[in-house]
Amino acid sequence: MSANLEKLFQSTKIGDIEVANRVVMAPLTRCRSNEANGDIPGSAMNIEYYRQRSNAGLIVSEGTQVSPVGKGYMATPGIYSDAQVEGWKPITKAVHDAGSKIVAQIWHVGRVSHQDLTGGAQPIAPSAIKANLVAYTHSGKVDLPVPHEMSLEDIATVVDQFRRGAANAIKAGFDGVEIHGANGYLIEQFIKDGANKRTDAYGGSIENRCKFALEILDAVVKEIGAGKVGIRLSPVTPANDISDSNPQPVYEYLVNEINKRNIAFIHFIEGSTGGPRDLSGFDFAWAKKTFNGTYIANNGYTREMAIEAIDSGKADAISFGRPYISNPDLVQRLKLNAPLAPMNPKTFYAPGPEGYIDYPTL
Ligand code: 8OZ
Repeated sequence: MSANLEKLFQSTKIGDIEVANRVVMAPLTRCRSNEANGDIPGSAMNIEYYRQRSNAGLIVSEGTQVSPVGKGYMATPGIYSDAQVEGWKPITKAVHDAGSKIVAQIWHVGRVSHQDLTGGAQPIAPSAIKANLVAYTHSGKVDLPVPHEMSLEDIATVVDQFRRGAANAIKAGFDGVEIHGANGYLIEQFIKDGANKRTDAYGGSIENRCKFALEILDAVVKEIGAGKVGIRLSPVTPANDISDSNPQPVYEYLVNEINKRNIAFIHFIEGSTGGPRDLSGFDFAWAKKTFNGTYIANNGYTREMAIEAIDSGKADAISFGRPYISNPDLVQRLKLNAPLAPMNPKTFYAPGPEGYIDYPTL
């Protein structure tokens, strides 16, 4: 098999990061951090979960909030406190000991939250426009509140929180970061005109709407170096009630600006997150041709699609999300063309080891 091993399973570099193969574990929110102690990761089961999946060339961690108000779900880990940094350390060590690499997905949910999850703070957003969603709070499902429209000072604060999150990620032993610019969270709320109605320098024109994302990118690049930085984008997703009236020119501008920063990767969600791969609205092939770093493709890839996309040059690496929940040894299974085990959605976000570290390997 190694004589004609598919390119998908061959080593490469993603920016500064040397990876053993082109299979990426996509970020997966699992809600199993220690919330009572301050959203701290690194329990024995958290370490074991990542260790089991260290066959991926690169792991993107579950989203990790850069501040308390950046949190939108119960028991998601943070990356702003020293205790959180300490918590991440045994996870990154376990991944490295197993021969894989891991970047931290640094995250701010913006309006996709509720006071019950943020320690009482009103969620923040570019504009005071409520998303039509519910939050899963400690007292059950609740409609999202109207967010607080961020001041210029709030914007500068959050940019610096992302910078600090990146610095903390490196301290915690991560190989780099993925800036979460996708799925209707804060950065995408600025980019897309369904959520951004500002009339200042951060709203209106395409340049203005992309300014927040690019300021975060510049701050993070300056802090840890471009070769350790990636960003996740979802140009056409409707996830978390987000929309844009015309994504093509917006993301064309953004990709061209990102190119000037020479970062490691863009992680593209092609189509609706976790749903249809309807690519209308944005020319992903243009982005692949234009982007000067590693194009990581995501959303509903099968083994056959992944091999074809890599061999034909449509992508440089492929990320798998939900398949990694129930197939801890996903790379081995893909290599052998073995069947994939079904996942149990009931335990995606349930506390405890069930449906987390008890999926068998082949
Ligand atoms: C599923 C559940 C909670 C959060 C995303 C971080 O969509 C998420 C997420 C996904 O990017």
